[in-house]
Amino acid sequence: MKRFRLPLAAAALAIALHGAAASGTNLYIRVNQVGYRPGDTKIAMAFSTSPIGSAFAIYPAGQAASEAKAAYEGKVTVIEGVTWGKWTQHAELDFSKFKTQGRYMLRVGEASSPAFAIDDKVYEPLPDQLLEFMREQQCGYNPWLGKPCHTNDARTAYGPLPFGTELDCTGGWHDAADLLKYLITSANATAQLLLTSEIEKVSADRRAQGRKGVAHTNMFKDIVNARGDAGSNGIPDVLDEGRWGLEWMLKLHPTPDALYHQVADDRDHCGPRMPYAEIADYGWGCGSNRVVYCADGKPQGLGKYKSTATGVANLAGRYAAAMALGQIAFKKLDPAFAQRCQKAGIEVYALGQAKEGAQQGNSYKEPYRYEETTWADDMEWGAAALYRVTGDKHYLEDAKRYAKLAASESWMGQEQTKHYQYYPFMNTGHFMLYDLADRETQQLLAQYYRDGIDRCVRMGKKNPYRAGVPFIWCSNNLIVALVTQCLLYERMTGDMQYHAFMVRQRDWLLGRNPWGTSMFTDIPAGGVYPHQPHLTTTWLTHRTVRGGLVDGPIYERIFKTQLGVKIQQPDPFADFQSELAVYHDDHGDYVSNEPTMDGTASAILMWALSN
Ligand SMILES: [Ca+2]
Ligand SMILES: [Ca+2]
Repeated sequence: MKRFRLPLAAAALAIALHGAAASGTNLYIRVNQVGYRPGDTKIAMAFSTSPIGSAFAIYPAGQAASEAKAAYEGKVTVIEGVTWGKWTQHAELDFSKFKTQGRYMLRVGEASSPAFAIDDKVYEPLPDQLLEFMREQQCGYNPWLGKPCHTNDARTAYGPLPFGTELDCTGGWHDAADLLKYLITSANATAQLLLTSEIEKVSADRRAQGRKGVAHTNMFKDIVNARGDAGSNGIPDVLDEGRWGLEWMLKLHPTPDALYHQVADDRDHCGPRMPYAEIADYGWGCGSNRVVYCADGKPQGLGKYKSTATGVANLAGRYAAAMALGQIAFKKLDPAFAQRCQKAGIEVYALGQAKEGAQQGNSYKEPYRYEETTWADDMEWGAAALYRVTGDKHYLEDAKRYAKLAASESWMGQEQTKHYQYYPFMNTGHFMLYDLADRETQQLLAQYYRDGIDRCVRMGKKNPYRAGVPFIWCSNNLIVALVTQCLLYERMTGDMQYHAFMVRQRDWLLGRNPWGTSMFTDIPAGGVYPHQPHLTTTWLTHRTVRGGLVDGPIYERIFKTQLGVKIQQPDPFADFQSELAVYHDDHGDYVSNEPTMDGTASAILMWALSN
């Protein structure tokens, strides 16, 4: 919602980078710019306004076509019946059979693709690179800036305490470009980071078993300490970041019967400033305390707009899941902390049972808020995770009951939903329950995942890229959820029927899309990626940050009706927009180019699963 003018040089840079047609042709090739593992399905996309030739070739990167011998030659597969904007011709370039590691480019006639790698370890650095963005979002202490911020969070609204009571809610993460903090997103981010670490441990054990006598190494680096400053502390950084979330969440649960869920509201939207130089006024003075809302399960709002909350179980279930995963992650490293996590998880889960229903995000002066309505998914996740740490059978029975309530209810297959209505965007509870459940329940859980994916497969047939999501706000987060659901399904069942579809979604995020851009800031180095994200800290400091997942492409009609959104510079992607979706690498576009904390955390899990 913040609007600034961009230097025109930046626009020129973006135009120079957008690639990739050879002069005199109007044929473009889109690839996953980071690259492919040798055994992957590997399918690039070519498009044009006139018929595409019948053959393509792969050459070593950096060699002129006239000098190089093709490393692989293949036939193009024309895609019939779907178009994208003015682009009437599309073809897939399938080089799955080519498995030689190296760095390459694709050519069709005179057109070439950006360079990409084929390498077994191509996704290994990504989780750590995305953690750089998570650290940039830290509140209370921000290691990217090397400074504290918001050290006087917060004063209470709603709940048992008198309005305006001081409560220590320092820590956590800024949600996106704005500086609010939400339990609704942070509990999901925390739980996914901790699940990433668990999954990595299992994968590392598996790798070690395959190489007798070789000690297993964690995929995650240890290059920062507990608060995110440079220097190792003996703990993988993904766990440091997960604990950063847990520590904040523990503060939001100060007594057994209380759960707070949101610090600040859209009074935050009051102009560009650094996090340590707050100017927003929540009624206690400019830059003074911010408000913290207590989750009471009722509609809330201190200004013009009210939420339509019905309970607290969405927040409570995710909270319990994160705390149980915290117990698992830290029981050896810090037993006392692990015990605190377990106790908080059990207490908050009980709050969810007492108030089934969903608490939404709160807005004050604008109509936009997180409008989650689902809660059985979260209670299933919490119950399954608590069963893991306590062995208490009633959690297992709860998880099975909530699993059937949640079933496959999802955004998957819908053209339109309310903002964050079906959140988290995939039901991790089904995966957490799977290996604990009886065979009959397992079959149900697998079917729920298949039902969602099948609906996305059908939706994907409407565009040449087979992108299986609706282009509502945060479509990239939906893509991440879809890829993750496919990968978890494969781990659960061994059924690979969705693998090629999953790869098409994954590659969409790294450049196999109409705009030919990665959707992660600064990834890959030297590639086409968001250079002008809607992010105040990078804007004001003229620095870049690596790893932030931007919201992503959005229906043109939504872009045109969103309040206050306006691109600031000539659109380097103008040729590649369509009615179905537009994307702008433009600081003024907060609907398609704003990196989000929770989307990035979810992508960390996705990349870890991809390794
Ligand atoms: Ca560390
Ligand atoms: Ca939910």
